[in-house]
Amino acid sequence: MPVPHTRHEEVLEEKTASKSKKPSLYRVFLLNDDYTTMEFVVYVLETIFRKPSAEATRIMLHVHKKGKGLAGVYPRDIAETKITSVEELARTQGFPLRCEMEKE
Ligand code: TYC
Repeated sequence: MPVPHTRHEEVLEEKTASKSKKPSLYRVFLLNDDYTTMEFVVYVLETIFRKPSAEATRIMLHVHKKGKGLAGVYPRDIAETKITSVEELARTQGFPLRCEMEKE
């Protein structure tokens, strides 16, 4: 039997309202360099940024030609974590790959 409008529902509505305040988003860019391999950049885009293979290759080539390219858009904490993951992984492989983030 449906209960019309309980206090319980009001509390849920209030929670939904406060949770629906969207966090600021940040663009994460990959930067070009002369030493990181194309294969590694595609691997980073596929694994850390969850891009399908063809899109990963397209973004990598864009970065290679233009100097930087958008890898993804995320809330600040996630953007920071992605950058740390990319740069730590790159260092373990001896690559100087860098990222940048900017508020949307
Ligand atoms: N320029 C690199 C090369 O010629 C490839 C590369 C692409 C490096 C994108 C970094 O973010 C990058 N091997």
